[in-house]
Amino acid sequence: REFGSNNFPDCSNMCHEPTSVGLPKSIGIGKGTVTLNDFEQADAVFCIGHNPGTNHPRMLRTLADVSKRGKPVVVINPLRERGLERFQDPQSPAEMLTDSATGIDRAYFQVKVGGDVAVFKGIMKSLFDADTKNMNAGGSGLLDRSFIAEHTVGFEALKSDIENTDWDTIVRRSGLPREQIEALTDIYASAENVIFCYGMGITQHRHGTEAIQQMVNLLLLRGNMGRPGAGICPLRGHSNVQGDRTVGITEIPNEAFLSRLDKAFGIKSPRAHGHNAVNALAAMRDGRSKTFIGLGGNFAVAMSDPQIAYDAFRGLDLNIQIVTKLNRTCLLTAHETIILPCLGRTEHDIQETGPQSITVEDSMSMVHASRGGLKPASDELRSEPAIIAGLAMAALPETAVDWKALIADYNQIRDKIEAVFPDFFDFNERIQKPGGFRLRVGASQREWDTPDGKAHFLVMSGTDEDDGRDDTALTLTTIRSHDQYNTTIYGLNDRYRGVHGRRDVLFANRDDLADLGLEEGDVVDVRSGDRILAGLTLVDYSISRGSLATYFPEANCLVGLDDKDHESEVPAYKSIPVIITKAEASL
Ligand SMILES: Nc1nc2c(c(=O)[nH]1)N[C@H]1C(S)=C(S)[C@@H](COP(=O)(O)OP(=O)(O)OC[C@H]3O[C@@H](n4cnc5c(=O)[nH]c(N)nc54)[C@H](O)[C@@H]3O)O[C@H]1N2
Ligand SMILES: Nc1nc2c(c(=O)[nH]1)N[C@H]1C(S)=C(S)[C@@H](COP(=O)(O)OP(=O)(O)OC[C@H]3O[C@@H](n4cnc5c(=O)[nH]c(N)nc54)[C@H](O)[C@@H]3O)O[C@H]1N2
Ligand SMILES: [Mo]
Repeated sequence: REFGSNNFPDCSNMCHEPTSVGLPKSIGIGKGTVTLNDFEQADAVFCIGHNPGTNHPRMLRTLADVSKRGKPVVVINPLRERGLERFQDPQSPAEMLTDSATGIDRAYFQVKVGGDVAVFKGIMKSLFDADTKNMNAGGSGLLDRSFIAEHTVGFEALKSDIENTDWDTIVRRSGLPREQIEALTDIYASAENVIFCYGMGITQHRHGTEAIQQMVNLLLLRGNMGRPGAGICPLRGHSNVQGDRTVGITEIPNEAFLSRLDKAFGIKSPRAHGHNAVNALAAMRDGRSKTFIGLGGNFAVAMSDPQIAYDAFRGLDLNIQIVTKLNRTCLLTAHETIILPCLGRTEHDIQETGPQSITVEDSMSMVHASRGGLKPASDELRSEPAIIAGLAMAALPETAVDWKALIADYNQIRDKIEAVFPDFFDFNERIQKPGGFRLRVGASQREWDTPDGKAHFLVMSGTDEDDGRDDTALTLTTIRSHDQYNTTIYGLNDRYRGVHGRRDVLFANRDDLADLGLEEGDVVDVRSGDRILAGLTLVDYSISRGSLATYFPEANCLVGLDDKDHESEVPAYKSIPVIITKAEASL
């Protein structure tokens, strides 16, 4: 910012940006409201669009404990995921949710890809109906009316939007029959305290931000926010993707933050908004940005439209990559390319005043210190802070900041964080405690940091992920296999889904394949407009009708740069309209 730029494209822009953009409008903060303790008090947990067996394995323990207490773990996911199915084990107390006569498992709901808004609206619709019936029968209703009156605005507008949404649309868009949506409503309304967990299955769509807001509406209707055992839980990915936002890494900084920053450092930050990931790539493509500095990540491979990204990187004047591991973005050589290997978080970081630790914030807003314990791979490696400070001192000879002192002792960096963000009071002291401390989350105490101090019911018009698209088109979602960490593929197995030794597969519903005259083992080409991903082998899988799935990053060539969430601009990696045909090469 001292150099004069607010361009901070980061992995949030491909991940949980809909959370950062959508939740503040609803509940006043762009973070989850629950802690691990809440899971111990929840009466039902909904897992919506995330796959903890592979991506958040520690979470399985938490969910298993919920299930052991006899409380339902409800899944809304187009694919049957092994790690989540175990909570529908008929031996467990959640047995009561299994309709043994039909063998239908009532707690696993295979929504159509992109159909979640329709599910949330459907649940709200049947909740309103059940509430009216209950009141007419002399009950006190199923909504938390005192919470709604005291804490929220927008109820009437929401109610009329839901009343105007018809069942045909809800059923068609969600892919779930009305009885299944009513079963979901039953589970939701029978539980006193409910937690909704969600991941990329919700965020990476054209209406990702709105989907989150509809989810919050549903929670607010029964007061499931800011009391023990209830709330919302976005599951993050990268170890500091939540923390970087907390300390101001954003392309759209507000004035209050910038003025505190300027005061703490004696600098003058630019006020104009900068580039997010999509804008950054467009600016590089158009020659408006000529330098890229990457602090971790594999930008060109993780982003939508790799063809644009590859050419854009090659056209830069300067590409600087600060990484722990060589990756393809490092190899897209610009006029000048500098690769700066750095220390990883697991390695000793020794500076002038001795060993240093950095801090991270997790999905539950817990901040703790992290210190590496391994001998660095080389004595030449510098830490990320040291490299950033080095760049600053070289590029800003007149700098107002004492970069050297900050690097000599990272506690000084934390003192500055505290100076800019009062929530970090006594920062250096509080991280001494094992386990660290929790940052203030107003919504957890029913303090709504919105302009009017209320939580907001927000209306989304329609249910349409597809925006008028032909209902017969298939929708492709892109997922992680077990043996990958984002763009790092370290093995070819996806063991819970039964795929071994390869990644060039396309998960499809048997009935959809039959309609297309295809079957498991056929090799197909996948097309989205002019884009093509050739030669995937079909796998007959338990996935909702109209839906397909394959692995990222290979499938990113099917996602256009403009194909993104309307509000947060996260690429719509999980709503790709496609057609599939027998592979040309095999015909
Ligand atoms: N081992 C491992 N761990 C990781 C990562 C990794 O790559 N490997 N990545 C990390 C990162 S950065 C992140 S953000 C997290 C990601 O963790 P997740 O959010 O679990 O990531 P995804 O694999 O993208 O899968 C999302 C799930 O959403 C489902 N899904 C797809 N489309 C839809 C839809 O339209 N609706 C619904 N309801 N569900 C849908 C998929 O079937 C899948 O089960 O994991 C983190 N942890
Ligand atoms: N189609 C599709 N695309 C997606 C997704 C999807 O679900 N579908 N998911 C999106 C999501 S959720 C995310 S978060 C992005 C991820 O996008 P990125 O963050 O760009 O990708 P990663 O593969 O996590 O980056 C890994 C690289 O980071 C570097 N690295 C690792 N650790 C460190 C460190 O400690 N310091 C430094 N300086 N470098 C380090 C290594 O060099 C490694 O090669 O991808 C997005 N892309
Ligand atoms: Mo992520």
